[in-house]
Amino acid sequence: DIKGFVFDLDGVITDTSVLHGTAWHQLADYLGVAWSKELADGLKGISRMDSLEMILKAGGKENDYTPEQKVELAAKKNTNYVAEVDKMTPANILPGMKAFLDDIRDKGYLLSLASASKNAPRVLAKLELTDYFPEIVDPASLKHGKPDPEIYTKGAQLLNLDPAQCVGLEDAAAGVQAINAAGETSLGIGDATELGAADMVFADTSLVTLANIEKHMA
Ligand code: B16
Ligand code: MG
Repeated sequence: DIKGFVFDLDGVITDTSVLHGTAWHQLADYLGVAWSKELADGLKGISRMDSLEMILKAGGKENDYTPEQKVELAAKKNTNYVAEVDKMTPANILPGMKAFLDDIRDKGYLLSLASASKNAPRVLAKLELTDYFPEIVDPASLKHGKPDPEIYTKGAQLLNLDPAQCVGLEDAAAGVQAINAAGETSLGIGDATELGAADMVFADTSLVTLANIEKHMA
């Protein structure tokens, strides 16, 4: 039986993926790397430094910068990103997610957060959702990023649940892979082709309800 939900943040609870995309796009322009939708989609759920490496590789520039310079470039992106995060309000919670969070909390399900974002606590605070997530996996503690299962394994551990008792929610293909490898039930939000590996896919967050999930689990 399902007893807990392990949430991704960006693209599931709120649409910071757009803000991340804009901030990376700005950096790619600065670096002279051509921007594309494929590149933007591939960065979803990927850690800050891995995202930078992907962008540099896309432009054939991965050997043009020292590790120190790469840290500075990532910090430059983050400064732009955080400025946008600080403009967020609870109105930026994706459709239906507040109701879903209230419903599962009222019914006694446990909740944890498995976001690769070091800014996750800041984003939750802006959305006034801090109280919903007493358990947050610290991305700095991870050896491997998504699609490695580590972050979702830890998300279940924080709840003292077996992975089989958890549903993981994701908008990114790398995240769905991570949930599956952790042995949790994967719920994908977005394009069914992109998220084909998920146990269930909902086109958008407004469809994420306990009733719809139970229908798929039956
Ligand atoms: P930060 P998620 C991920 O969050 C984003 O999808 C990804 O685009 C971002 O690079 C990563 O967090 C790291 O974020 O730079 O704030 O530490 O989807 O795992 O909630
Ligand atoms: Mg995400």
